[in-house]
Amino acid sequence: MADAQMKNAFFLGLDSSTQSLKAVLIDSSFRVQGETAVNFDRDLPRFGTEGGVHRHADGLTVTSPALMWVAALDLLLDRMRDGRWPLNRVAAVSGSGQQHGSVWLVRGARQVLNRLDPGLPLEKQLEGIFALRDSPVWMDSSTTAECREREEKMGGAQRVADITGSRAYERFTGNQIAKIFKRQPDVYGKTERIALVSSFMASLLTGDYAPIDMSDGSGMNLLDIRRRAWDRLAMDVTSPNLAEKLGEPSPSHAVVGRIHGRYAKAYSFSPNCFVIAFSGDNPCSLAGLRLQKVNDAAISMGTSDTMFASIGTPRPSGEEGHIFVNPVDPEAYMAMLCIKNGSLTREYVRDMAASGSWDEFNRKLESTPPGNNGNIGFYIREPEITPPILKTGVYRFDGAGRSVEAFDPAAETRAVVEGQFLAMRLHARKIGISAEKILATGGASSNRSILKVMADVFGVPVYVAEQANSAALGAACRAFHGWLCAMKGSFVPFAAAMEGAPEFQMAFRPEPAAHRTYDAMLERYEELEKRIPKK
Ligand code: 5FX
Repeated sequence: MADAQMKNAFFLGLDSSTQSLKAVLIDSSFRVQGETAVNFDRDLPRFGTEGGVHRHADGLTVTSPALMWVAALDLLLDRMRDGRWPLNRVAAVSGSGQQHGSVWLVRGARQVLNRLDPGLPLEKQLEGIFALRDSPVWMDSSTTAECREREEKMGGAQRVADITGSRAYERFTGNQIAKIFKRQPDVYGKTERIALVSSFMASLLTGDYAPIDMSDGSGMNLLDIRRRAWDRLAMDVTSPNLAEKLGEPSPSHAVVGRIHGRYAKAYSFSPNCFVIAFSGDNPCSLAGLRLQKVNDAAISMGTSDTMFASIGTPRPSGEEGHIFVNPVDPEAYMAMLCIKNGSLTREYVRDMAASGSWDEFNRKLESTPPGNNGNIGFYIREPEITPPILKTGVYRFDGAGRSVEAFDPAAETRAVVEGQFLAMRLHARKIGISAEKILATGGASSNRSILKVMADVFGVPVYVAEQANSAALGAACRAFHGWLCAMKGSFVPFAAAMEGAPEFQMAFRPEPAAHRTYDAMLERYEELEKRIPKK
């Protein structure tokens, strides 16, 4: 039955990222049939965000208005309808969300979701459901005190990592929850449900509280990643009655409901359309890039840069990196590093050294030799996650290790790109990622000058996904996978579900001489990194 239905079916993936809400529609041969997006700053200027967020005066707190995500969903659906997307043939929808962000829903919100009206904008109907208007997002780094407290109460950073996959991190939702419980007890008290961005977006579609999936749930410092259940101690050190407010976590491939009648009426979805658990953007990218072999790694270059890979046995580090439950294989895990100074930092150097032009940036980058004549730069424009550096600043060292004020513009462009990949190579090794090939994705993966440096620093071939937006595509693939599992009545391996998906194109093989230069440079980089002020 599934085979006949599959031929005519479409699968929809949404990606609720920091700066935009995107949609990708695929057919059952994984061909992209439609793409559209809502950019928060441009399309919803009334929310006053910059890059999709509000940065608060303390320099550490970063939030987004939860209602903006609601308004964005209607606008996105309108664009799909106006673009005549065959929404009536969508068999399943799934989604991706920026990780760690939390949405706080007030008592009674569930009834409001249940009764969504097709004739009214979502924003009007849902403006009253939030216990907290401004949702903390992954860029927030204001919970250092809560992190230290968690590590102390749970028996140290390594112990927290052994249970939850990561030591306590400022942006991880459990620490954000602890902060709100402490500083805004009234908000905590009136909250019925705490959702992640991913599960919140799924809730808008099902018209009910959708569960947090186990993969995105691993980014909270609350889930026991081996038992795949909330950890009692981690919950107890956070806040009271938390399990009730979070609901039970669900496998990432599970059907969490059918689309609410509102969307059938207003956008002609089939009332049978399944909603598959939404997950985090990095887990969805892993699905979109079909990383299943150990040591197949990916580098996603967006607002943050991340490097990740599927792994079999989790060996969490009490110092850095993350282990999450794998989003497409309930037995496996994924290892990941998150580097906050990603595209905004590259853009800062592009503006400073290349008149704001990528063409000029690339020309300058290519005019300099691998190794940058020994110049190494650290561009910490935002408090950094990997390695943890809370104090912002730009630090430059010449070939003799002397601190210098500036490089010439060409050296500046190479220093930012080399520095980012050297940091990834250094820190990925420490969480057991030893890449044999790399799939590049995200905005900067279309920049070939940057990809060449990536291949040479890591010494492995670099491939690119045709679809730079792997999180939305991954969400669509997960919609297909979840639907297939539901139709077959049992778990179908993701690799089998994805048979026939297009191959990725190789962009670069490493140049051996350049790679040797980076081997030697890595040690110097590690030494210099230790000299950077961290707080
Ligand atoms: C991962 O841990 C992160 O914090 C970021 O990559 C966000 O998921 C970006 F949306």
